[in-house]
Amino acid sequence: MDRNDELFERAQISIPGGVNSPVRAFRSVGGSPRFIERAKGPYMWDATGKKFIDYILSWGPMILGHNNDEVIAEVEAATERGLSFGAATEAEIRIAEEIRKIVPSMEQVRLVSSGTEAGMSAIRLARGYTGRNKIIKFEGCYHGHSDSLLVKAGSGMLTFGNPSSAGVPASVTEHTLVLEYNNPQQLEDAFRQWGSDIACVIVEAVAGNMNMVRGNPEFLQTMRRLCTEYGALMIVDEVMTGFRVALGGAQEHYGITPDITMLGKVIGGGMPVAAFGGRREIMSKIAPLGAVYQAGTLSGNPVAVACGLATLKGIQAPGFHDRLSAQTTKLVTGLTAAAREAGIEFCADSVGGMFGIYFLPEIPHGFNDVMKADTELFAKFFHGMLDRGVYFAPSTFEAGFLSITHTDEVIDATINAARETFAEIAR
Ligand code: HOZ
Repeated sequence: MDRNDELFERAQISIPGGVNSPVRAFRSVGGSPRFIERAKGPYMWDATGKKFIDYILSWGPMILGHNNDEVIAEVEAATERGLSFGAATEAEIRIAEEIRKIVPSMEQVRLVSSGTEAGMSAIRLARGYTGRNKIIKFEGCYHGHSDSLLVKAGSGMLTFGNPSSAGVPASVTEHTLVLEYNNPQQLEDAFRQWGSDIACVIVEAVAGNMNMVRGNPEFLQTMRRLCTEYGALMIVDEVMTGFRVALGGAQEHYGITPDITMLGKVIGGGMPVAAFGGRREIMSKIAPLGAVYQAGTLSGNPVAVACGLATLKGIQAPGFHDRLSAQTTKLVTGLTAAAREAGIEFCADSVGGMFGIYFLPEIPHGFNDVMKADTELFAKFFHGMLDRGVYFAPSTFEAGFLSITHTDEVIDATINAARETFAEIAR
């Protein structure tokens, strides 16, 4: 029994399942979660002092690497000025201006504290703006844990095999239509049948909560066209993809213009900042201008906003995304080659600084493909890599992330560890 095991036993006495977010519990891969003490650049150290190359990166935010010096300096300076005011600050204007510049479809921005809040608020806004109730989401997409979106959701819902959460009344989800990801025909059919009742379609343009699955351009263009035709709003959830698959997110990568965008993760650089925003005319329906209520004591928190601003500055360094993308490609190419050498059925894919690894013969296009992955083999791979000091997400239904501090040396070490692990699990 090591220190991680001891902490896990102790945690389970006072915290349900020992964790504050279910996927962290290692349930689908077995064993005790690692309790992290500190992190720097691409590395984290656990409670036993073991060092890991980190490909979770706080589930995406640490795109500059852990504890980036410039970010920490800005956070420390903000801390000295005050932790929270519950009143407006100039830094909130600066981050909104920065977001508008990077993501031009977001003419106005409202800051919140988590992706869940961004999703919940975006849906309320879409319903308030259109005066309609029905929403469309896709199987395996996850937009946070608000009630109306917890139907056939990804992330922990897939990890634990629950298609929907207990505690959500059917009357709350009766207006949520769930369609197949990457299936434009189903979208056409749904709009033909319910078009005038549909408030919005919400999508992860590159899905990151059923492992990583690329949206097909035809699927996204059909969605845009139908939303416009029927007066529904297109909400693109860029909580994972924002500032990561390209500087301007998935909407820049695909050349699509959402009506509302949700942001999270990178926007806070590791602190609780998220946002939703879109056309001015839509955003003007939110209180205090309009009748759609939304509020938060910690929204636009000055320390968190300082962290986000410093992170957004860091990612605008020349060549940042080209380098991030090249390193991510190098990782997935190396992993795929290592698996082939060992004769393991495996493939991998990446978009910008986000990637997926699949124990499947082919890259998946949706929920049904992803569900065929060999979860037992994944668990063996996960533990083999963890023993060798490489920390991937503890579930085959999560995407992986790279930071700019994942140098060639770090990636080579990962691929060497993978070569050994694949050889071991092929036996
Ligand atoms: N919902 C996150 C994964 N998609 C997990 C967040 C966490 O456990 O920190």
